[in-house]
Amino acid sequence: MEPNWEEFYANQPKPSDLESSKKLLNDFVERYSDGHTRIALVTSGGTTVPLEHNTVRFVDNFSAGTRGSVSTEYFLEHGYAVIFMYRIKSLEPFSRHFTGQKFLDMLDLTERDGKPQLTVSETYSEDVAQALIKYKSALKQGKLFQLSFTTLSEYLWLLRAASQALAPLGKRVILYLAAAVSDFYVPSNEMSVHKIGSAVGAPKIALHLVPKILKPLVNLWVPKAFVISFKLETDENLLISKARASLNTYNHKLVIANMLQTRKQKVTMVDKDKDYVISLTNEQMNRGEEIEKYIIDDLVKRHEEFLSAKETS
Ligand code: 9Z3
Repeated sequence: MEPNWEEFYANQPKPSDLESSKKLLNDFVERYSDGHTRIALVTSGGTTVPLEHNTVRFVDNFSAGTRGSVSTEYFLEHGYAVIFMYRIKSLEPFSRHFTGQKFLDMLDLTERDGKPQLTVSETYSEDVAQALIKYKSALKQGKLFQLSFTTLSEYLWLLRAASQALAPLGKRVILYLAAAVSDFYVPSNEMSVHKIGSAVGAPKIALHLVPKILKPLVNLWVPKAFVISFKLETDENLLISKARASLNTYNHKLVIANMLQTRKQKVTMVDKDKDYVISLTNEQMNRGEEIEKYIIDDLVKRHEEFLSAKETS
């Protein structure tokens, strides 16, 4: 039986900084009560599920945060303001271009008046400058706001807070739910307080089902927004039918279906009436093109159509 989401929330520990996050969210949203700027909430990266209250071990998820961080850059290019809700240490917009580089290798030292001066190494300076220009411009215009989570419960509380803050902006809001969120968790009252020991043998850990949060999100929290979820599968035969089932259950606008193995090259956009593929050729991949550019181009058009459909916002 599917657990009740309200009971579930009541039992999830609240992040200690939830109130200050809510205030920052409201301040950000307030800036866009201008009636025209479009706003995207992008979730990115995977959630952890702690196995102990004093957490040493947890269940994690593979997501690197590429989809969310790249998409954020393209939403910004289209003039959207973006709330980027991401897993700490997963990829972030702009700085993602340098993740995986050795930080110190990107720097050089020169000397002026006998004092060491820090510069960016020539190999990186053009790329760093380009990323920095875009990043600083997004911040200066107040278009990018980042919020981070690690655990499933932090993610869920933040998602609810962000949705509720955005609700007054109605149809101008896109929710782009790319984070890979655990379907399973260990309830607080079944969790060991301290590090699980090995002396008594292998532990038996029962994972419970997380209720489907898309339900209250679509129906109650942001009923007017353009909500897009992602469906990830490893078995191609299940992908489209599961994406369609999700759409029929939650009644949101679109499911972007992708396979673990090919997610950077191919996605299927599934809506009520049709589905179609967006993909990159091998040549495009080799040139370093990113599929998110085409996904976001497509979404911006759809959002435009949605906004001009005759309904009050
Ligand atoms: C996705 O399917 C994302 O596209 C990826 C992106 C997580 C595959 P990366 O971060 O990967 O670029 O490495 N996100 C949603 C995954 C998910 O857990 N969806 C749930 C499901 O499929 C429903 S919300 O059941």
